[in-house]
Amino acid sequence: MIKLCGFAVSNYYNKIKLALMEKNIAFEEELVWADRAPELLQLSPLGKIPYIETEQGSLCESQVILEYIEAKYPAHPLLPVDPYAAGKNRELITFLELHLELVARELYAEAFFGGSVTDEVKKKVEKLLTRNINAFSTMVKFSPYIAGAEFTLADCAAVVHFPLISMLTKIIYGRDFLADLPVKQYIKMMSERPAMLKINADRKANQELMASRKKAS
Ligand SMILES: N[C@@H](CCC(=O)N[C@@H](CS)C(=O)NCC(=O)O)C(=O)O
Repeated sequence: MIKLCGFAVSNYYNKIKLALMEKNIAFEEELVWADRAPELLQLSPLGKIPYIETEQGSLCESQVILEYIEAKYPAHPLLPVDPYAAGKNRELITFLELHLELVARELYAEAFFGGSVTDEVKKKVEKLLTRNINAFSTMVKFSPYIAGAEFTLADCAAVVHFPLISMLTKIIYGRDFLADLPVKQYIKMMSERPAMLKINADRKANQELMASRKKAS
């Protein structure tokens, strides 16, 4: 059985958890903090979570993991059969993660972890995020799912990354950079899915655990 390792506050962890739940795949979870412990580095060489453990060994990088899951468990497919449509789906995920989430991540320290980021970095991120979100806006469908009429892997990514980008831009710049897209309605619709109800409840519990660990350290 697949073991999903990491912590439930992580957007990348929840991206995989959502795909597993939507595909009705049995899996177990193991709480692993990204503490760069030697045991962790053996399973995930950069010490990042999530990673999974399979009967053949470990696998890291959330998109690689999703592709593995799709190939290994073809029932309840979350990618279109048509190769071009599947390519467009992967294009959305890459755009979202490489050009939106990873750019926004430069500000996580100040927005979420009590650190600070220079004004120079904030200016650079603002410029890049504005350009990238404008481009992304021309690619998304919201009809009602991110890539069209079906729930797909692109939704597993969008529903976990959008709230962080909205929250972060509100905290750092005083306005939600995703406000021109129907993200609020989309998140509301998605959060009613049984899998998302569980993921959000687990995320909240994990957030409390994280806060109590921080207090104790
Ligand atoms: N590209 C990676 C990103 C994963 C990632 O950034 N994970 C964060 C938690 S959300 C992490 O492990 N951070 C700790 C670190 O970078 O040391 C993926 O898709 O899995």
